[in-house]
Amino acid sequence: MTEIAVRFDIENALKILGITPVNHGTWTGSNSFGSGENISSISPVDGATIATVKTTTQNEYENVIKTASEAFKIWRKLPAPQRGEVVRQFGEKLREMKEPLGKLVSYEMGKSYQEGLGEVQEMIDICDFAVGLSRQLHGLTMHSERPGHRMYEQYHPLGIVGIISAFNFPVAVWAWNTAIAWVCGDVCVWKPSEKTPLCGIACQHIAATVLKANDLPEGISCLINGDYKVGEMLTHDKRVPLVSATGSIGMGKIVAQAVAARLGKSLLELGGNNAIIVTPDADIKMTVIGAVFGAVGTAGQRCTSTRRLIVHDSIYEKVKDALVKAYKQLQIGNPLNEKNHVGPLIDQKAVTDYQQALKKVVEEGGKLIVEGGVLRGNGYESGCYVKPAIAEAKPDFEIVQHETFAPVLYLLKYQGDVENAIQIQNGVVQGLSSAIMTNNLREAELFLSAEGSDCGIANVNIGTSGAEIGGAFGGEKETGGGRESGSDAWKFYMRRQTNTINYSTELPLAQGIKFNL
Ligand code: UN1
Repeated sequence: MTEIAVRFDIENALKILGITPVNHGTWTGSNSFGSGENISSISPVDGATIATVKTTTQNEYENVIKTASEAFKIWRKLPAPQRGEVVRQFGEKLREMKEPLGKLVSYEMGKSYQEGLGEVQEMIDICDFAVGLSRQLHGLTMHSERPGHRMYEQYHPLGIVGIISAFNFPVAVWAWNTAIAWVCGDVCVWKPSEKTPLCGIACQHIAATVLKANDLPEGISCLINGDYKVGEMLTHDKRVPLVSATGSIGMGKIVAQAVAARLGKSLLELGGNNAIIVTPDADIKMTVIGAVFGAVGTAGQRCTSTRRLIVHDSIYEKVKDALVKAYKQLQIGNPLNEKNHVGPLIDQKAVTDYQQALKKVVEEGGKLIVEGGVLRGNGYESGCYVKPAIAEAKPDFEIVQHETFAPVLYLLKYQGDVENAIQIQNGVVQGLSSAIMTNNLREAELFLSAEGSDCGIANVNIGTSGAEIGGAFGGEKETGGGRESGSDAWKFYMRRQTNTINYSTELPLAQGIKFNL
């Protein structure tokens, strides 16, 4: 595809999604209003300003919450399978819109078109999951200790779920939360990243169309725009019982404290420092594919990106050579052009963070074996394109403790048994994703055991990224402990009520207490 064809293609996609270069604002349903400051959506692909978006003011926010609260009263009355039907239709619309939405994700965020499509596919998958779930919001039935009594539990919706999402998965993470929250009977108010507001508006359009076609209130899906100040409106608001937030550990600590101060619930999905352990029994070819995709996919901007490779010293040189060779094949450039593997970083700040990480690792005694560097010139005018880098490092380097949202892979060596590698892998504050490459059953099972990985996700012979929606997604320690998406993550979006019914003519008390009048 030529660059002109790519440009034409994205213009077409924007048109289909209803994105024009004019001001967009705060949304309830299909109505946009906004009088806050302007934020520009700038594509890291070519540096173009795609459109301008108005931030949400406090007054507008009040309006949004009022609309959402009213909508909740109607939405919660609908039987869950009927809510599932609406989610099914939403999934269908996403299937229709997969290409233009995938393109917008790629153009506004900078990930490859393939990955943009993959992200929309995750939205479709979670809708399918949620539709089935809408008939399975089960509670338990317990035997009462009292005669003539029945005891059971019900799950009820919470109300308004506030969603704060990050730029790196500008549509899928919202869908993980929303599709589940909707079948649970909740309504959603979403603050997308201020770096990718148009993805938010495109999704809002799609949701609003489906709600309208079903004659449902618009406040079931609301969109607010802006930076952390708008996020704070949600975190401090007692009318929002659950805030689900994805982003940095620093952001998560602020959100957690604000929500806890009003005894609300927060679901946190924060930073990772994900490692792959490579043992002497690893398949080297699979290891290289897993590690390279994990480290450079989405230009290293997934929270599940591979940051550390912990390799046994007996195969260290072999793995190192294979990696260096593989990195030479990588094509960096416009992510809408399918021949490229690596697109740009999100903005200049990310480029600076990348440069500083490379500088720091060398200062601490590390060695760059794949140099990296910022690309300039033809096709790289946005200044956001960087070369993926590999640094030989030590596990306790200060820089290795941090998540740098860029394609920087630290190569670490371990000696002796796999326990030593597990210790290195667990020796960071983050606990999101982890992996081991081995054909040795003992090593694999030990890694998955209670003495093994301390992460929310632990994979064998798979890299650290690319988690499926069917599992609960999230991590431990400073990753925040939240679980989204599949398995029984839905329970966090509902309140549990224990019901006991007395159908006898006596009133026996529990615990055998007698209270004679
Ligand atoms: C994220 O980076 O915020 O595991 C989510 C993956 C994706 C989700 C990543 N399915 O790569």
